[in-house]
Amino acid sequence: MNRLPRLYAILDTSCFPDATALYQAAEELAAAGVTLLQYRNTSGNARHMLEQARELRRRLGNSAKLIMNDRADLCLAADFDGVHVGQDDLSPEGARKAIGDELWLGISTHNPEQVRRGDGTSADYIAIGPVFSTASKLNPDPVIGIEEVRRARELTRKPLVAIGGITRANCVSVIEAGADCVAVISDISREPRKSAEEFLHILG
Ligand code: TZP
Ligand code: MG
Repeated sequence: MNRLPRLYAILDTSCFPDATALYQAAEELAAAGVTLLQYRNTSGNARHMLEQARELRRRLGNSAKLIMNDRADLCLAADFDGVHVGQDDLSPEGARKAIGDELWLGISTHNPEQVRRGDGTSADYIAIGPVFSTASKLNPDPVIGIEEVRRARELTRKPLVAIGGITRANCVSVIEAGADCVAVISDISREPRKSAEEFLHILG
């Protein structure tokens, strides 16, 4: 993979009233200069997910890398650029086997042991969190705080993505602790274009 951009916008379908609002948010983010987007839909309706994912791909073309949350099969079917798996999803090597060597593989970690293990996989990046408290995830792991981002930085040379409660107000502190990139749901969902422009300005 190339270097990660500073901002990784996650489009969580639960933040939008309908598909139209989701697509509009995606287009606004891309127009603001966001180049890495994840499609996150935890409803479990695979047919619906594939339809929305294909529409996102169609609307964004190649202006942004598109990452599918959880599902390697839908990543391939929607012609996405990669898949992101958590500790309860396909294993990193299982996901890698499904998507092949070229597409991006991201993994979620929540403590130093998981970071260490993730470092030994073929993952292209390691996400660590929740750094701050978050309302966007059901049953989140315990908040780890900035110091654990610093610690994770010492445990891997892979690109490090910080996630969980990251806002325009605290994103600089997370990058200063060693993250290469911040992944954001709620603070890019309300006013996507304005928020993304501000993030990109702040993160320079
Ligand atoms: N994984 C750890 S925290 C989180 C996920 C998917 C949610 C992040 O959302 P927000 O709104 O940016 O806190
Ligand atoms: Mg998952």
